[in-house]
Amino acid sequence: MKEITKEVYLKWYEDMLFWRKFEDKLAAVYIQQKVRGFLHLYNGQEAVLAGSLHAMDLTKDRMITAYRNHVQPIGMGEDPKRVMAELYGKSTGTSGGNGGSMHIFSKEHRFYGGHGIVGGQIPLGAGLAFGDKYFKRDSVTLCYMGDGAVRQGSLHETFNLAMLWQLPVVFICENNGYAMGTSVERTANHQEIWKLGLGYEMPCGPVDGMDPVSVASEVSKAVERARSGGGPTFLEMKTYRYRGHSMSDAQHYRTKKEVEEYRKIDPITQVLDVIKKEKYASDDEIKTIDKRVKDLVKECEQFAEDSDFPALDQMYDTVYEQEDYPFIKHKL
Ligand SMILES: Cc1ncc(C[n+]2csc(CCOP(=O)(O)OP(=O)(O)O)c2C)c(N)n1
Ligand SMILES: [Mg+2]
Repeated sequence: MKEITKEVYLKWYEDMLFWRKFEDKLAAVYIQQKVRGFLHLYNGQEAVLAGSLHAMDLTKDRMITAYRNHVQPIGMGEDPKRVMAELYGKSTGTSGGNGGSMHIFSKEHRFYGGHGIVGGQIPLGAGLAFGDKYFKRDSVTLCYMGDGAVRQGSLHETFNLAMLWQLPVVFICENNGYAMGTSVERTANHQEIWKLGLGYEMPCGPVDGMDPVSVASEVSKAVERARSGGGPTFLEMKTYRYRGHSMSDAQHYRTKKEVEEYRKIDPITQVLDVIKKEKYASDDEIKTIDKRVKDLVKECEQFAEDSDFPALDQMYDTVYEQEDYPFIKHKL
């Protein structure tokens, strides 16, 4: 594994704080109806992303996930201003404002969405890895899914073929305890999701998903295995989401106390504690980071506000049109 230095801790702190504040801003502008449709926030799960990015080679590795997908492309290198603009439905967004919250995509940075069909990204992730193996590229795909998604048949079909073909892919379940309002306890007779890998003899195991160090360490091993031809791995990250499933969620399925318990092991606080204990930064330096984060969130908001909506005649430019089927014409 790449060493976890003082610089890594400081980057983790700044990145995770930015992701958290970026999404807090999204929640605020959603209430003002500037962002519409669904909005699934990642608050609480940031250590999974921070640790994973440390383990990846960002010049060639790939990432694909479900609809809780706003901050991952930013971590992969996409401009956060374009992500916020996409959420506003503006023409400067990552998909020209046509995708919206659940469909952030950044081919340039090898981030492949952004998928609203639960479990739909699992076979697609294996497909990306298949392409790399077929064309003899040494990239690794990290494919994320929720605890609800692992109950989809697509996971089992994918695990079977990924093992048979020894694809360079790391499957990561972000077990945040709930699929919408249904807890993992109410979903299956066993709660150790990582054990689903055993049936396919896939290397697998549980990981503390609130701690970026544990995540970085386990994902590094899995990425190394995949890159060296050792095939897939399945990791279950034990994590938590602080906010509701989407924005309209009364959260009757859990107690406030439960949320508070998880806040005690908040990934950002954990990283900040190490920074303070090891004297990696002074209080003033931490304040400078906090200000930088605040300013960047503001800059993103301003950029999205100032951008134009897509022109009406561009509305169907990105809709699939079959040339030999002339009966439906989308173009205005
Ligand atoms: C095939 C399919 N079935 C149902 C839904 C409705 N749905 C959207 S999110 C969700 C819960 C998924 O939970 P989980 O996989 O744990 O991911 P999380 O939201 O916790 O990140 C469901 C059932 C859907 N989008 N697609
Ligand atoms: Mg879940």
